[in-house]
Amino acid sequence: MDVKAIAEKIDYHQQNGIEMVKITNEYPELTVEEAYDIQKLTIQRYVERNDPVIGWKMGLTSKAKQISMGVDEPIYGRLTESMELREPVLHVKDLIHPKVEPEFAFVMNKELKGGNVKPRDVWAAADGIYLALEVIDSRYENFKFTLPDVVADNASSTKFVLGSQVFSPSYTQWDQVKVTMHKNGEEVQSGYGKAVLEHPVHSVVELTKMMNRDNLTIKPGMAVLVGGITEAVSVEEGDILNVEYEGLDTLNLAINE
Ligand code: OOG
Ligand code: MG
Repeated sequence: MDVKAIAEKIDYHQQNGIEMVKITNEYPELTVEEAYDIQKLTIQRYVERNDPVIGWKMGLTSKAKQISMGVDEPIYGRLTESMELREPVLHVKDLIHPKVEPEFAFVMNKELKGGNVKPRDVWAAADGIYLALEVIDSRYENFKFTLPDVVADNASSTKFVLGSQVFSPSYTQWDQVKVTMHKNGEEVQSGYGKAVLEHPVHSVVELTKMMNRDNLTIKPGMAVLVGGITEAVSVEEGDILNVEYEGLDTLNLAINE
């Protein structure tokens, strides 16, 4: 198996928004470790195109989501500069079957590393928390994959947007925040921050541990998307999303061509 060639192929499908057959159809023995190598090589290609890594994302952090996707552990992915939307408008022309989910983003001001990180280490290293929307767009047909497939495809990462307001980590109890998503004026999803591993801080703990296995650390300045608070919602051109984080703010996203 040529991991470099697979990375090149995935990069092509990510850049062009063209769906592909799952990697595990051809390589049923693909391991999660090999899949992280493929992810790393794929994102190295982004970096070589002057599109640096600016953060990390956790995915599949709720049991419900693991069950609906048919996997049994969380995953991480890499966020690069070109994935961050500068304004709350998503262009779907070059995407395959995009979905949007509400998240929180922790932004760090100290390095977090090691296999023994505790919640208080995360709080000590976190500068602020942003409300965030993540756009995921699996490159695989019908959004169907196994764990190694989705890891190789950078955890379906596509775009994300942060709210304008930063909140102090101690501003509220993040697990208690209620989030309600409306699409074209109708409620489509709702949930609480605790959907993310009982408390979003645990997602950053888990990410640090998973990264430590690969000799990686979360560097100062990096943003971390902690995982979807509700199920992801499919969007198409013309849709308008309003996502209310009770007591905090509302994020809007317009879906354009
Ligand atoms: C994997 C990415 C999931 C999340 O927050 O759970 C994710 C997928 O479902 O395609 O970003
Ligand atoms: Mg997500």
